[in-house]
Parts: sequence; structure tokens; C-alpha cells
Amino acid sequence: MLQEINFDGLIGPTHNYAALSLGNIASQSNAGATSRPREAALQGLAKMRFVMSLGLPQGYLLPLDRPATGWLRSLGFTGDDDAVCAAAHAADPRLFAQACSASSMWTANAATVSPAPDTRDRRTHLSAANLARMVHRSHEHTETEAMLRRVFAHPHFAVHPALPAAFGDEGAANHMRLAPAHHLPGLEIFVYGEDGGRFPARQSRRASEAIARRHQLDPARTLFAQQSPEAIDAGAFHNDVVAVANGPLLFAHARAFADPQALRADIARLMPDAVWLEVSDAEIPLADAVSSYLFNSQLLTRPDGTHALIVPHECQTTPSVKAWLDLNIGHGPIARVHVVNVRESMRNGGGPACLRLRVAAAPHTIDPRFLLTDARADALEALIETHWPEAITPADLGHPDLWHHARAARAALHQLLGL
Ligand code: SUG
Repeated sequence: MLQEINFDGLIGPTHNYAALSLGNIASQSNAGATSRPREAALQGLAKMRFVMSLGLPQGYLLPLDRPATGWLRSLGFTGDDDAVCAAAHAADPRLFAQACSASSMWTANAATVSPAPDTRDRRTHLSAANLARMVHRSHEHTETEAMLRRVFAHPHFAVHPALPAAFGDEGAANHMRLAPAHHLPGLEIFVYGEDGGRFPARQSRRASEAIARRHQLDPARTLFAQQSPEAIDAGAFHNDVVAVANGPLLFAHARAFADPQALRADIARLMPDAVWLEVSDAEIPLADAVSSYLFNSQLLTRPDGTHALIVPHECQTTPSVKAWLDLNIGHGPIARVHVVNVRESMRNGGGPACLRLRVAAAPHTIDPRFLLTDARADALEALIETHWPEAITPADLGHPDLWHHARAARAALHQLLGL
């Protein structure tokens, strides 16, 4: 039986604030701040443990190899790893920061996933995302694809490489699925942006259409909706900053989509039982939705069919959001709210939903090394305590100590997991 399994990104030892993402307000406004990779990784693990405590299987994906010396070599730097890093840092500090980012932690951008009940060949299709619009993320996909092929090696899955870079694709962050339950056929909704605003639109419509074709989706049960340009301008660089779907419920800000009426009508026509829960600008101004990341919460189905919302701590400290939650939770489709602290990730624009790739799968089809147990979470915590740097300042990025630290952390992690 297919179940929801969230694959969270283990937050890597080079997590830092380099202001690499134009259009991502948190990333831009924390430029140069001191990051806390150890705390970040422990916060991420605590969230995974919490979701597991709600009765869901929990998976994880590993941090990518950073500094990305292979990528730097492809850009002409030569020598051993330290020589490559030193030369790149001296020649172009921003480029070097783009090689150091731990941005693969946001696994909602690792791939788009179409579960088996929606696809013609009844396999679950995953397409690695090219993340082509942001330089620091554009080189994630090769290693991500290799990891996906390992985790989802069972013949039940079809893993596809990233699309050509001409068509920006950001993975599950711009994709939603509505279905009566995870194991039943659903409606897949691809949300794309159009350029022309003050920030780049990361997801192109052609990329979304290509993914739908590759995943063998039924065109009659596939929708393409445009992100509202004003949401992108307000900092919703991914649709999942202002909308989230789970089961038959779509929870979104009123200004998330360019034409919400049309989308709502299409959904009602194709899935009359779908529930559209919209929050108006009067209840929560768009700017508060973006700064609190209310819609970047994890929406989970509880055993009784009601929904639980896992919100970042910032929702409690944003008055309009707190008031909305106090008034609405327990009096509508969302029965419960749970608060998690993912502050280190939030400061780079990544909330609870950014940190997870949702896959509907049977746990026995997953490589067990990528599924969390309490014992493995204990072991990972101990490893992080020993090997993850406590703090990284911008100057630290150029220091060989950090590169060595990151390599040692990765080797220890691979050894722990038997990889
Ligand atoms: O791509 N931040 C990520 C945040 C991704 C959030 N994911 C989803 N919404 N699904 C991004 O903008 C910032 C890195 C820096 O500035 O150092 C960063 O990459």
C-alpha cells in the first residue's frame, strides 16, 4: 500500500548565508550572517523525528559533496581539491560560495514526483530538477539524480534526469497533487511563472509540460496554473511559499495564482470533493505569508482523515498568522497545528515543506539506508555533534579548515550509512 514518505534533506556541514538567491527575501536579507550548521542539521533531524512520531515513515537524502570541486574543475580550476578551492576562492569569491552552498537540503527542489496511480505505466516517476535559474543550485542535479537512482532503485520507480537547462525546473516546489488518498488516482497541478517581474520566474511552463509528458500523466487530469506575478515579486520564488496541497485539500493564499477563479473551477470540475481553503489578504497580508512561511508548512493526513499542519516557529511570532491559526485550526479541514523550529533553514528561505520531498511509496521499495529509525536518528545526531561545524562566517568559506571539515563530515556520514 502506498504511503506518504517524506525525504528530508540532511542539512550539510557547509550551510551558510551567502545571499545567493535573488527573489528569495530571507536569503537576501541574511547576507553575511553567521550560520550554525550543527544546529541547523539538528533542527532538521528534530523535525524528521517529529513527523515520525505522528506515525509516518520518514526518509532522508544526503548532503551533496561541497565544496563542489568537480564543478569548479569544469570551470577551469586545476590541481588537487585544496588547490582548486584556493584558486576559485581567490579568483572569484562569489563563484566559490556558489560551489559551497548546502542548498540541496531543500529537497522539495530535488525532483518532481508523480505517484504510480497517476501514471500510464503505473510506476512512480521522479524527474531530477535542473534548478537552472540559480547558479549555486544549477549543479545539484547530477549528484541528486545519482542519489535518487540509489534510493529508488526498485523497478516500481522510473527516475529521469534533469530537463535541458533552457527550461527552468524547480521540482516539487512548483507541483501539487490532489487525491482522495495517496494511493488513489489524483489530479496533478503544475505551477509555473512568467518572466517580466522584478525577480526571476524559476519554473517555466514548458518545463512543467515536459515533466507531465515524461511522467505519462493523463492530460485530462493534469492542470497548468500560472503563479501570480505579484506573489513572485513579493518573494514567493516558489509556489510552495504560498500554497500547499495534501489529499483533497488545497491551502493557499488568495494572491498565489494569476487566475485563482479559473484554477478553482477546473479543480471543482475534475474533483468535486476537493476542498479549496483560501486565506485572504485581509486576513493575512501577502508579505506576512511570505515572512512567516505559513503555506510552506507540511500538511499531513491524520488517521481520522483530518489534516495536521506543521508550521515553522515564525508563524507564531507573526500576529496576523497567529490570529488566523487561533481562529481556524480545529474549526475547518485542518484539525491540528504543530510548531517546529527550523530557524537556520528559514533564514535562507527554506521552511518545513522546502526541506522535504514527498513520495507516495511502499516503504519496502525504498533502500532501507535512506529510511530513518530512532536508532539511526541517534547515530546521525551523534555524528553531527562531532563533525558539523558549529558556526560559519563568510570569511570561513575561504579557509582550508572548513573544506577539510566538510570532507571529513561527508566521509563519516557515508561510513555510518555503509555507502
Ligand atoms: O532555492 N535558498 C533556497 C531556498 C529553497 C526553498 N525551497 C522551496 N521553497 N521549496 C533557494 O532559494 C539560499 C542560499 C544562500 O543564499 O546562501 C537558497 O538557496
